[in-house]
Amino acid sequence: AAAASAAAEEPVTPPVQVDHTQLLIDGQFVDAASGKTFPTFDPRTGDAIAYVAEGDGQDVDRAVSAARRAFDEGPWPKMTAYERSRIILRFADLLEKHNDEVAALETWNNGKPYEQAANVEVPMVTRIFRYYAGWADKIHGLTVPSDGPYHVQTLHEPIGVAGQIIPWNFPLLIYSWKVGPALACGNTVVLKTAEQTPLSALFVSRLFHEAGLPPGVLNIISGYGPTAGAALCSHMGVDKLAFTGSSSTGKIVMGLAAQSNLKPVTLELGGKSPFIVCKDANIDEAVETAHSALFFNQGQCCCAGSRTFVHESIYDEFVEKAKARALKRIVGDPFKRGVEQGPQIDSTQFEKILKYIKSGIDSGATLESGGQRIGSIGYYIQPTVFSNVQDNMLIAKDEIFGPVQTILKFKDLEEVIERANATSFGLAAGVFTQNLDTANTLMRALRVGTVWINCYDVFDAAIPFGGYKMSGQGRVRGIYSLSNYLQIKAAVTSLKNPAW
Ligand code: TXE
Repeated sequence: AAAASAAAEEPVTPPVQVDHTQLLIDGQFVDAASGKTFPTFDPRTGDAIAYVAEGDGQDVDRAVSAARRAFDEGPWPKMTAYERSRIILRFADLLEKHNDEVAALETWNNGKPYEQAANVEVPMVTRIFRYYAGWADKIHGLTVPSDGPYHVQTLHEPIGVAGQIIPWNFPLLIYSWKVGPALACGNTVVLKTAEQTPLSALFVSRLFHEAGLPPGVLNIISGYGPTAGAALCSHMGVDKLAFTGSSSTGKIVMGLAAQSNLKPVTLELGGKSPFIVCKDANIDEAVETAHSALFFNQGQCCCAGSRTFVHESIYDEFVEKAKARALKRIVGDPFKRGVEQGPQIDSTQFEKILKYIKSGIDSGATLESGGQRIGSIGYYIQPTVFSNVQDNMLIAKDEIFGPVQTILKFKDLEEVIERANATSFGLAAGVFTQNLDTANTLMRALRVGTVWINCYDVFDAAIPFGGYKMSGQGRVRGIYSLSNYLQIKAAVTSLKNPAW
């Protein structure tokens, strides 16, 4: 009831203004070539916050030309790595200075709790850019042995123009995972934001230019997927694509890349990640971590722990406690202090989640808590917990991308390994156990890109993140992300005096 009234109250006025609604091409804010705009919404009310320039193929052309020039003629890839690093560091300082404004824009446009944006996400974005600034001058090749009289070395060169497409659930964090490595390696970028959340990327990209980024190095296109996004994927002037979003759109992106110039693609896609609570787990810690693994960010996380497998010996106790925790979750205006959960991003996602809840009930799972929308304005949904979930139910198979926890029961390790892996996804997994052998067995047996043991959602800049199977290809963050943005050139020089 507390949650319901919180959501129904007058929305808090966001402590920020919208300064930038145009496209950012060649260092300038410009209107779309078509002159069109589209509304961007406040998920707390469904009202428009602002009208944003709607980029399409023509704008993508302009942006790619600018990025091409900035790559082919420089100065970006021709600057010293140290100069590039210093610009990225200056940007990180500006971001830190504007932390709260940026966080407010993120909350206003996305609905995530302001405290989460201001205290965790935006600082994490700053950290990511500092991490990549540190890499810029540490990228170098090898000297390679040869069978003949040759001096052989590898040059690690930037690929060129990177096209990047990002989703709405972590607009700035995913921006940092994409832009950071691309720029550190000396590439130039055309990035398309998600149509739901164009605002924060425009604001911070202006800061990047204030920090000394040359024009054309980073271009931001707001617009829709099938127009602006598809144009970027098909563009012959783009040398590499990086995409985060749904697996179905990932297939389209890869298809367009193949049909145009075979540009390499990295993908970070959806998931249905198992969270396995073994019989020897610390139950209270497991309940709390499983709760945040699923409900964090309104359940809109690619790596959400969305299949909670609990050992039969502790199942009933776990379900009771998980339900009690969900009932305590504070839902409301994300600008208010102490709020843990804001609204879902938009009406499409909101309706999709409610449909899955209905499907859970219809298929015979036990609704332990929640199940309803909150209030009649905006996209708030009660924290929902299902027990007695079976593997073949839709709620156990599909990515719901909302605040819906599904709790399944298992008997032994072999069985849970098989069931956890019986999905076309493979992004992440959580394991709760105090037994080292169990932890090691699960760590190796799970076919996923990240295993968190007695923790979840640890997202340090240096930890690589990405998927097995249909959860994606390649890794973001960490040392492995650099190879997505580098070409390896082998340079072979004849030795006139092989004795030396
Ligand atoms: O994703 P899309 P949507 C999952 C989640 C969610 C579902 C749908 O299950 O419910 O996807 O969300 C751009 N060519 N994830 O529709 O379509 C689009 O404009 C080129 C998981 O928002 O994948 C946006 O910028 N680009 C995910 C981006 O793709 C296209 C995060 C993501 O949109 C395009 C988001 C096209 N034809 C959703 N069509 C995660 N991995 O975290 C769309 N886009």
